[in-house]
Amino acid sequence: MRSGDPGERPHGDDLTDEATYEHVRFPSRRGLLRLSAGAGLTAGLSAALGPPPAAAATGIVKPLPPELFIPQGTNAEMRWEAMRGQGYLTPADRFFVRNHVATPLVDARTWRLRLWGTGLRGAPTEDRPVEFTYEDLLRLPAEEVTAFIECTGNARGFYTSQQGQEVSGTPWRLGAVGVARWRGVRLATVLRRAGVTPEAVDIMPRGLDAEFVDKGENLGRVRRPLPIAKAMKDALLAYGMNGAPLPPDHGHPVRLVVPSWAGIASIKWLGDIQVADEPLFSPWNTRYYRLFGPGHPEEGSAPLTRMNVKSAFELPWDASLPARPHVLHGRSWSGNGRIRHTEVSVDGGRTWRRARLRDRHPGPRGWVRWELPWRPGRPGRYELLARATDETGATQPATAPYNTLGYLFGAVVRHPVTIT
Ligand SMILES: Nc1nc2c(c(=O)[nH]1)N[C@H]1C(S)=C(S)[C@@H](COP(=O)(O)O)O[C@H]1N2
Ligand SMILES: [Mo]
Repeated sequence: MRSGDPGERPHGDDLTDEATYEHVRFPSRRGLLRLSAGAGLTAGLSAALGPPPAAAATGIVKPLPPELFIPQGTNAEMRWEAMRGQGYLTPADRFFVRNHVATPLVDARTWRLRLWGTGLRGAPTEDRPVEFTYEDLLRLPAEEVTAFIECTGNARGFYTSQQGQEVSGTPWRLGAVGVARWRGVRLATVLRRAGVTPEAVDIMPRGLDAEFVDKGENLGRVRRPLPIAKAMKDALLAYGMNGAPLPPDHGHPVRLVVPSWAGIASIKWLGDIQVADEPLFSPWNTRYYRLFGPGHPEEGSAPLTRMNVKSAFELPWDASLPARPHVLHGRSWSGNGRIRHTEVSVDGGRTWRRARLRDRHPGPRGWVRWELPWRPGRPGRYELLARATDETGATQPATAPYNTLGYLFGAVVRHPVTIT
């Protein structure tokens, strides 16, 4: 923990040297190379070359090849066929991106995590916070968590295409989800070192990306309160993703990973965390990320927390398949924990068969891969359905309860396929 001026930093410019590599402890040399690209060179290169062409249009830095992504404004949705033949994890090159504004390039050498507020001993103020450098975090005990991050609006497009309902927001199909192995420091460790008190109630992590302007109204930087209990339980300050440093689009140098909860909780490009002895509010837990509409109070439901049960086929949307035997592949996941089983229907929901789960011991925060042989009948149009049930008994209904912002579409998706 250090709070002096940047000139005093003993490790200020050496993030690319071998001592730092020791700190980072990524298993491969490639990790070292990518660390230098991520932490040291990106800022300099981008200053010299300007953002890559893709960034100019979308605000996203990584390439978005059309075979991997569907563009969605400032966001990029993963095509589910891009998971076919992949291992358990979603590689970073195809992990969906949800940006309220644009990916900022943050220099890890000058970056600080700032903690402040009435829930810390001595109540440090925003202008005199407790500070951690990137290296401070690398020196603390590291942990790895395999967890999905899923946008609360994932599958929102099906409210309209499957249920005929108008909702506002990005019309994602099922590709606003990915599973990665996140490496970092437990948020609890850092909160304790910062002097969290027993009176702390809520924290408010805030990103370093630009202020978000919604229809002409400036809502400030992306920030979303998190109850202290969840913060202390399993939230991670992540600096690694799938064995490499966190890439720019996913929050470099450090993001929060809040397993099983709505993606908005996992604040990217983390800059500061307010810790308060009273409940905190921001537009991201009042006007967004609650359920609004029939059956909900005027101010909306309680803020959304856990994600619901979903399933997806690793097939192109509207796939064309030859008339021969196939093995259908897919994945199911739930914010409530492990998937118990997934059933598949190839006849529009009349009959169901249980898929074979391919992961014997999937963690409670990830997904499970499954497969099922299918001998399609005559050429024509088919609808494939997958329905998972999790360890709490929660399953996927035929229709999702309507809400105006189109969150938590957990109904069974009818996946169109043409047999030729
Ligand atoms: N600072 C910041 N953090 C953010 C966001 C953002 O726009 N800015 N988007 C959130 C939302 S809505 C989601 S779903 C996840 C997406 O994470 P990913 O882009 O790494 O897939 O990041 C969350 N964290
Ligand atoms: Mo999201």
